[in-house]
Amino acid sequence: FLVGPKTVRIIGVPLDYGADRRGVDMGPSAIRYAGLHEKLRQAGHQVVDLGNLPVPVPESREVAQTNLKYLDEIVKVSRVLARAVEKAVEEDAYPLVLGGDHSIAIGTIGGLVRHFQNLGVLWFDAHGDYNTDQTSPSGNIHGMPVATAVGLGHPALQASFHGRFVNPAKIVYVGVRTLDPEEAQALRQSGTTVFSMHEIDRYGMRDVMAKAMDIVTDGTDGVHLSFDIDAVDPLYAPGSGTPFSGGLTEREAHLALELLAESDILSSMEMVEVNPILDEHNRTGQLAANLIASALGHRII
Ligand code: 4U7
Ligand code: MN
Ligand code: MN
Ligand code: MN
Repeated sequence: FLVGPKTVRIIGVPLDYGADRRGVDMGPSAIRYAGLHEKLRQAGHQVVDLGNLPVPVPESREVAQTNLKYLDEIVKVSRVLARAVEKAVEEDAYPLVLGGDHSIAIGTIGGLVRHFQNLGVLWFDAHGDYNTDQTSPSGNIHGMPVATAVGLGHPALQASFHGRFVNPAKIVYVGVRTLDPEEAQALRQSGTTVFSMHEIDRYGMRDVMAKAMDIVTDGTDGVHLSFDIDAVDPLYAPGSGTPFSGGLTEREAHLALELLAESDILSSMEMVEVNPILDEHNRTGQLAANLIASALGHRII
């Protein structure tokens, strides 16, 4: 097997408080339904599915028009998720978190930094997710998880981190192609590495991944992959609430994750922003399941 055998612990987080479009709460079901467990077992892993964390539906809550929509609800779920992820890594399992919108990364990474001293993060996304409540044009928290992870923004969002944040120099983006003006400015000064679509066009995914893997493994004791399905072009991933053209092809995305599998550097992964309501016959759910399987060493031969 390509990837050393792992105990993959699946944690579903059916949360869509962080985004404007409803539907990503069904992401975990769509990805499971696409045959995820079987693919992971074929790749030689033991799979333990914890099911979904309890998340109240937004219809039962009031959304205040603030610059931090559903803050309290997101903080509550983040706390529970952070503990589940921390427990998984403590017990030598590999957390596989299924979203849900990208605000769940606050809980996932919050849990990881409590265990790993120096975490590397690979962030596949069309977006930067580097807004704070001060810069966000939408107030949607799924646009803020990276800023939160480095210790910026509203302190309430940082509760799960216990004061330990990710070193921006150990964060690498892949696939970025749209940023808000203030977000772009903050990102330029952040110390993170951004491999936008330009670098992928120019150098190819193979070289970009070689550089990305160098950065996130150098001096780190764990590497987390946060994969926003909107990194992939809407042509291949129509089930996304925030589609943006000019993205990764299906093959580029697979290649990236196959290269990660070959180097076997990941200690955790999350797949987010799959929206079955906007999808076509679960194509995006299937793509998400296949990409996860690729990252965990699944091959057809
Ligand atoms: B996703 C946005 F304004 N930047 O902050 C914002 F364009 O997790 C989009 O990457 C954020 O899907 C997208 O609301 C968050 C917007
Ligand atoms: Mn995105
Ligand atoms: Mn995102
Ligand atoms: Mn999105």
